[in-house]
Amino acid sequence: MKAGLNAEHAHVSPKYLYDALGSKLFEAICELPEYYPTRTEAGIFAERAEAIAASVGRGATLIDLGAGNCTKAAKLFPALRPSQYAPVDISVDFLRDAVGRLQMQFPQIDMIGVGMDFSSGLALPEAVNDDNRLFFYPGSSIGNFMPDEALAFLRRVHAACMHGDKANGGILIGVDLVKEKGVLDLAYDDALGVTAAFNLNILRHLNLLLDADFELRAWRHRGFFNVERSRVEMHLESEIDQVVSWAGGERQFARGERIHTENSYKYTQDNFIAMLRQAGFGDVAAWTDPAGWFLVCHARA
Ligand code: AVJ
Repeated sequence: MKAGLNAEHAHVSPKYLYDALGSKLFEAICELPEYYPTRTEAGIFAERAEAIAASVGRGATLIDLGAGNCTKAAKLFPALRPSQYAPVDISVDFLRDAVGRLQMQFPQIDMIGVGMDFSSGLALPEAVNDDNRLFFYPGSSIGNFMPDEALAFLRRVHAACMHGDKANGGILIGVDLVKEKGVLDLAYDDALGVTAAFNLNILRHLNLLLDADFELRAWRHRGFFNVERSRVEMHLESEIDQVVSWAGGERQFARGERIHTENSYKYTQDNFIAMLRQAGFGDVAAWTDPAGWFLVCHARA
């Protein structure tokens, strides 16, 4: 993290956006009129639940990557009727509560919460069935990876679908699509300034983690679609010449200099399906909303 702050083009991993306050700010973002991905994806799942269930088949081992409060997966239970549900999240305490509540609502589903950072690997506990695994990765979280990392991640998911020497199961994944720049710019730079608060909060989090002295008022949010690189970028831009220090170091930031905090890649339907195939997946079924803004894919291992 300190290496990123010291780099010529300063950068911080987007995972630091999600402390307790950051997670709440992200929930607020999902309510914004400008931030279409969450509600557009929910619309696809609601409208296409039966078609998705027909493609996936009943009785799968549903492995929810980055489950959080488990609500997205829970909405699919009636249609998918999984035999086992394994939500995976770094925040294990959060999971325990969510799983406890869900288990009472769906007593027939075997549930096992897994506290794990799956970005480094997908070695799941023995108790998670290795037959007919359906990895669930909604919300366009895959957009945070560089395209080569996204491909490597999908390859790991594919490898985790092996049952004996045979691949089975698959992935159900949601991804945001390329669209008009104006729509994307507003989605990541909203009128209320919630996304700005979400981005600036990373500095508050760094102050706590690094014993740093970022002055939040001396920075401004930038969020925009970079058309050439097909990604939304979030940065924090220094409004003045300033020196920031932290435990064991410091750095000068000139006025206008930026810290890069997030990439959110946008795909086309064709290039995303091509990536799924490159990762080893076979048949791909795809669903979009009427405007073609968001894509849900079921890819068979
Ligand atoms: C949670 C990574 C999917 O990229 O749209 C929302 C995060 N950043 N607004 C996204 C985010 C700014 C979000 N993901």
